[in-house]
Order: sequence, then C-alpha cells, then structure tokens
Amino acid sequence: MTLIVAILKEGAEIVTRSPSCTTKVTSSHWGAFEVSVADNRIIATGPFSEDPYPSRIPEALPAAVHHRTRVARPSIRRGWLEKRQRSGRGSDDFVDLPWDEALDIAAREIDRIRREHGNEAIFGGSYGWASAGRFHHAQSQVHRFLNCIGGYIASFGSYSTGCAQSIMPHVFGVNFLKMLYEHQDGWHTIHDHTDTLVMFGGINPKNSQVSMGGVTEHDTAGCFEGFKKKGMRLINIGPQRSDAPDGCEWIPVRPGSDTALMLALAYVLEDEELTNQAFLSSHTIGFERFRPYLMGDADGVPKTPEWAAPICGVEPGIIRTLARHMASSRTLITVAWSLQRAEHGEQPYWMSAVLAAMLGQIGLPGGGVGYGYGAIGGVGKSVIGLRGMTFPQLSNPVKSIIPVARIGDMLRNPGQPYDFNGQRCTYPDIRLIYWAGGNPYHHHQDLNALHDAWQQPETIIVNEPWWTATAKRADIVFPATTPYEREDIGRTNLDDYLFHMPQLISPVGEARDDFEIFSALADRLGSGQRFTEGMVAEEWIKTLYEAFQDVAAEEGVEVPDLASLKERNWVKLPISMDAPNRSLFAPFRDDPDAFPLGTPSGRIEIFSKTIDSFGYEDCPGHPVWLPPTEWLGAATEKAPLHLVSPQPGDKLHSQLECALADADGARPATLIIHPQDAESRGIESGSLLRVFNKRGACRARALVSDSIAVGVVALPTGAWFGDPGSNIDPDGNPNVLTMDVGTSRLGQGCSAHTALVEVAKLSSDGS
Ligand SMILES: Nc1nc2c(c(=O)[nH]1)N[C@H]1C(S)=C(S)[C@@H](COP(=O)(O)OP(=O)(O)OC[C@H]3O[C@@H](n4cnc5c(=O)[nH]c(N)nc54)[C@H](O)[C@@H]3O)O[C@H]1N2
Ligand SMILES: Nc1nc2c(c(=O)[nH]1)N[C@H]1C(S)=C(S)[C@@H](COP(=O)(O)OP(=O)(O)OC[C@H]3O[C@@H](n4cnc5c(=O)[nH]c(N)nc54)[C@H](O)[C@@H]3O)O[C@H]1N2
Ligand SMILES: [Mo]
Repeated sequence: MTLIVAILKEGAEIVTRSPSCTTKVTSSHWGAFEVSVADNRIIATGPFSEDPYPSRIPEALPAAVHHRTRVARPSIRRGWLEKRQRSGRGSDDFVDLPWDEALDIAAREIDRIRREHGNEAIFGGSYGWASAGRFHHAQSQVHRFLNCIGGYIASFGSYSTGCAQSIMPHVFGVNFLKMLYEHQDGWHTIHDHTDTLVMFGGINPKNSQVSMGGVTEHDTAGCFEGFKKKGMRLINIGPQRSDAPDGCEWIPVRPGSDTALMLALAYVLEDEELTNQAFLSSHTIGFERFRPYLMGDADGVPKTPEWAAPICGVEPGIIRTLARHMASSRTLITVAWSLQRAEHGEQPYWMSAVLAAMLGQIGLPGGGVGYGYGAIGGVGKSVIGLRGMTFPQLSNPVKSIIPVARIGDMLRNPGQPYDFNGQRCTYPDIRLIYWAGGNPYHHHQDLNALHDAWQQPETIIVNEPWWTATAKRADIVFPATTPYEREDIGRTNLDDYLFHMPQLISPVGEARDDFEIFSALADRLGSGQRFTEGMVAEEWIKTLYEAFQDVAAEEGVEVPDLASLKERNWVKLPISMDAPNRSLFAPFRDDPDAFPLGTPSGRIEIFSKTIDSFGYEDCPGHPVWLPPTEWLGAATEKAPLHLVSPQPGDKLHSQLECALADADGARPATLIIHPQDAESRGIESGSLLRVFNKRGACRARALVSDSIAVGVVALPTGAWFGDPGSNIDPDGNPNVLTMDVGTSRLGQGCSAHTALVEVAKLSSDGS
C-alpha cells in the first residue's frame, strides 16, 4: 500500500502517513481493505493485497467513522420523553441521557408493551445490511434479544429477492438462495462452457463489489475480460448499457416488459420447432397448459415478436434472430434480481425458467438459467460453504411474520387480512418497533407514506452509529459502534477467506456494541443470563470460532486457531470448487426419477397446480404477461418517464453517505437521462433537476447519456432522506417516488423498480 494517502478529515488534503500509524486488514461487505490508524483515529484506507479489483467504497470511511453525524450518546426524543407523544418523529429535538437512565427507560417501555399488548405488538423484523462480522451481526443480536424476552413479529425474505424467494420454490422445488449460492455454475464453468450469455438486467461489476460479509477477490470484471477473449456472445438486455461491462451487445428494453420479450422468444422457438420437446416431456410438467396461452389459442393473442415489439421496444427481427441463436448455441440466461423487484416480478422469473426449459439446456454445464450473477459478489464464486460462526438467535415464541416489504401496509392496516403465497394472513397491531442494523428510510418505498404510517406505534427504538433518517425518526436512539471499534471475525459462506477483524480504535463518543446494549436491556428484563449465557463478547467470539473450526475439520479444511488467526490477520482457505457438476440440475438431468426436484411433480413446473389453486389474478397458474400499474405503456402527461433506482456504485445503500455528501457538488445524486428526453426539457449534464410524481419529489443532478433507453431515467438509491415537511427531498432519495405495493399476492416483494415520474429543470436557486 502506498505511503501517500488522502485524509478526508478536513477537506481532502494529501499528507504523508506518520510513523506512529498502524495498518491492519479488516473485512466488510465491500471486501477486505487496509485501515491505517494514528492517535485513535482512522486516517486512511487502502486496497487489500490479494484483491485484483479492489472496491473504492472504503475511501469514504475515515471521514464517515469520525463524522459529525455519529450518534454520540443515548438520546431520547423530547416529545416522547416528556409526554409520550407520537407526533414529532423526525422534527423534535433529542435529550441526551446517561446510559443507565436511557436503558432503564427503554427496558420499562418494552416491558409495559409486552405486558399490556403481548409480544405480538413488538415488530423486530429489523431488516437491513448493517455491517460485516459474524458475532456483532446486528440482526442476530436484536432477534436473539427479542426472542429471550418473549418474541416478536419477524419478517420473511429480503428487499433483494423477496418475490423470487416465494415464486421460485414452486417452479424448481428448491430454496431460492440455496439454489443461487450452492448450485449455480461458477464463473469458470461459464467461461469454459457457455457460448452465449443472455443477461436480463445485465451483470454489473459495480454491484458485485459487495456481498453479505464481503467477497475478497473481486473478479467479475476480470471474468468478463476472459469471456470477451474467448469470443463469447455477451448480450445485455435492459434499460441501461452500463448494466454490463463495456464491449457487451446491448438490447434496450422498457423496464417491466421482459416477460413479453421472453414470451416472444419462446413463441419463436415453438413456431420454428426449435423447442427441445424431449426435455420438456421428461423434465417438466404443464407445457400443454402453457402452450395455448403462448400460441394464442387460449386468448386469441399469439405472443409473436410483432405482439411483443410495441410492449418491450425491441424490433421483431432482433427477437427472432436472438431466439434462433439461443437455440443453436450453449446459452446461459441470467436474470438480475432487479427484474423481480418490480410489480409482477414473479412473471419474468418464472418465464425465464420456462424459456430455459424450452431450450432444454438446464443441467448442462454453462447452460440453462441463473439468477443474480453480478448482483452480489458471492454469486458465481463457487466455494464449499463452511457453516458455523453464527450467533444463535434462539427460537421465536411468536409465530406470526410479515413479508419484509409490507411494513408500511402493516402499520397502516392493523388487524386487517392480506394474502401471501397461498395463505390468508392478518397484519399485527404493532405498538413498538425495535430496529438495529437497517435503514427503512433508505430501503422502503414511498417514504412520504411511510413517514405517515410510522406515527402509528407508541414507541420506536433504534440502535445506530449515525443519525440516519431512521434514527432521527425514533423515540430512543442508542449509539452503536462500527466494526472498527470492536473485535470480530469476518467470514462468509460465499468467500474463500477468513479474517480476524481487530478493534482498531476505541468506540466513538459513548457508542456501545449492540451485544452490550442488548445484554443490558435483557438484564433489566430478567433475561440477562439467557441472552449472554454468562459470556462477554470475547468469550462468544472464541466459542463461535471453535464451533467453526469443528465444522471446517469435518470438511477436511484446516483453519488456524484463534490466536494464530489474530496474529496473521487473514488466511485464504482452500475451499474453491468451481466445477461443472455443481448444479443441482446435473443429476436431475441425467435421471429425473432418481433425482427428482422438490416440486409436487418432481419436475420443473411450467404450470403449477399449487399456484393455480390460490386463484390469484396477479399470479395465475403459469407465467403470463401482466402490465404493471406504472410502466412506459401506461405513461401519462404528468408522469411520462420510467424511473429505475439501482444500487449506488460509490457506497453500500445509505452507508457512508454522510461523508460522501460532504464533497463539493456531490449532492444531489446523479440522474441519468437520454439526450432526447433531456433536450425536450432543456436539460443538460449538470442541470439541477426536480424529479416528481404524485407521491413526492426530490432533487437530482442531470447526466445526459445515450447509455440509457429513451423514456427511462435512473437515480441510484442511497441518499439520506431529508427532514419531514420539506416538499422536495434535497439529496435525491428515489424512494420518495417509488410505489409501495407488493409484487403480487403471491410474492408480496418490493416493487421499487416500478415507477413513473416527470423531470424538470430547477433554477439555480432551487425554485
Ligand atoms: N428504490 C429502491 N429501493 C431499494 C432498492 C432498490 O433497488 N430501489 N433495493 C433494496 C434492497 S435490495 C436492499 S437490500 C435495501 C437495503 O437497505 P438497508 O440494508 O436498510 O440499507 P443500509 O444503508 O445498508 O442500512 C444499514 C444500516 O445499519 C447501520 N449499521 C451498520 N453497522 C451497524 C451495527 O453494527 N449496528 C447497528 N445497530 N447498525 C449498524 C448503518 O449505519 C445503516 O444505517 O434497500 C432496498 N431499497
Ligand atoms: N455498489 C453497490 N453494490 C450493491 C449494492 C449497493 O448498495 N452498492 N447493493 C447490493 C444489494 S443489497 C443487492 S440486492 C444487489 C441488487 O442487484 P440487482 O437487483 O441486480 O441491482 P439493481 O442495481 O437494482 O438493478 C440492476 C439493473 O437492472 C436494470 N433494470 C431495472 N428494471 C429492469 C427491468 O424491468 N428489466 C431489465 N431487463 N432491467 C431492469 C437497471 O438498469 C439496473 O441498473 O446489489 C448489491 N450490490
Ligand atoms: Mo438487497
């Protein structure tokens, strides 16, 4: 690592690192990196020696860790403290209290709620990425704590893949995430066997910078160099050229219309007798129920390329040629997670499986279909998943859950029924929310509506290192440490490295680890021993590590003991296994009777009796084209542009945003717009914009580029949400514009990528 480093402390002056500084490696969701510390401050970060394409995300870390927006002390909202007022969340000031006093107040309130309303009145879903590190994993901490004190309402699935987690087990009979992480072909297999890579939503090294717990050797960009050298055909289908590395072909499509395009590809296969009928009869069921819909016998509408063209914006000739090419080469269809983060997101996922089944290459190395390549760095990595090192959450006495992205509906509709994947459920009546390790005012849709719903609970408690929009809207805020202020172990099932994450600086302000906060609360609630089992953090880390050593030994993998790991800081584990026979579908392909899938039929379900029996119009028994409520096909004069809100390249969600936002001209966030759409609005690159629709408005800075399809604009997530009462979100949080609806009654996932907006130039004074 170079000795000249940028210190972001006061401005970005360049200084030479002082001799008293120490440098260690730590791990994070964006990979491993070096951290330099002097005088108990993080002064610089640098790349990790083994990483061929290190992420630049940690560059913001020195400034962020010591930022003025750190929560310094336990803080209680004045209106709540003095009068138990619910109004004022986000606008009241906070009163600082000593730890013991604040913990006493919080514990008394949790106890009151559980006695008066039962533990079903406590929402502890607490979704979010928090930080890497196996022991100080905020979700495990909060869930264990709440389980110890009688339970909580939990949530199912993730914002990332909630819809897919519901639909895909019906199709392939396997847990969706298990399929992704343990059974999809690795990058090397793809390199060696695939001729044509058809990427719906692209594969973007920008996104695979991060992974839950981090990948160490960032290799997506390098893999693509190899693919190009080999002469593979690389086709990116989606609204943005930049969703795939330079040099890939680009077929622009209108967001939300991929199912129509996939149906047309399937139509060509069937029409030109390119379908692999033998595979369909031996390995799938229900094609005969789907075919009449595809060919138009069922509804009088054949799903021809001419039918699809005006829907998806792709010429019929291009669709025909692509279908023929897919049928005549080893083709891997990949589908980004973004396609199911949209209304009716079940359909492109199911339809991609049907299309791959019709091509008949499922189970062949480098063929078939795969989900989420590039979405996070772990997909395609192919390592032996060594389990262990998980802080046990214990079991939850409360059995009721909500689909994770339905929190707004839950708060608005206590006691009301709703449908979810074949079940009739009831929203609980929530009186207390406990959040640790997530930022709903980053991740949830229609934030103005969330802000209204957020007034419903009697009490909201948040553990957070920074004054995020969520912390500002809480009643009690406990300052949490960041990973650099505590010791931990860095390890994930998706990577082949193991890290000791040393404590690098003392806690900033009066911050405490989540474990310490929950130990103190559990103690006050009579469950201290249950929560801690009599162990402090260091003892827990040792216990979890030893359990991991046992698991590794069972797999024949040698890992150092904890003392040597501490000494060495990191080790690479010999657990890479990118082999062509990894696919769950390989044995199934060879012998579907001996290795049936976990579906009711044991086959890939093109028609699902189970789904059909639910009677959902928004997710019937086989894949269909269902136009979303908002898409370019339903554009209006007031909202003529489709907004996609992808992941930010310069950070992880809303994390480290406080430091990034300080740079001159860095905010508001950048919105990409096509020259044609810009010109008609008098917009140039650099113009300050108002982005708006009936749900809200935010500012943004224009980047005019033909790397985006006409009619589409892209504004990344991650800007911190502003204060209530402002009619325009200043920094550009796209979630003031997005729709808070479930993907369908089946998946009830997040529909973030479904939104129509208008964009107008703002004058320099912001009017
Ligand atoms: N419009 C739109 N919205 C989206 C998406 C989209 O595509 N478009 N994507 C969605 C997706 S896929 C996701 S995963 C979500 C992500 O949404 P989140 O995961 O909620 O976002 P983060 O900013 O990572 O929030 C993590 C929070 O944990 C805090 N934290 C870090 N370490 C610790 C710790 O040790 N203890 C405690 N107590 N807190 C800690 C951080 O400061 C941060 O505030 O966003 C979703 N929202
Ligand atoms: N740097 C960085 N990387 C990240 C994250 C981060 O915060 N920062 N977050 C991580 C998380 S939590 C997740 S879940 C993954 C998400 O991974 P993805 O879901 O794959 O990522 P997105 O960025 O939401 O979307 C990828 C692209 O899909 C395109 N797209 C949107 N709608 C459609 C559509 O209808 N059809 C087609 N064909 N394309 C469409 C958009 O142009 C967008 O740029 O990313 C992870 N990676
Ligand atoms: Mo995600």
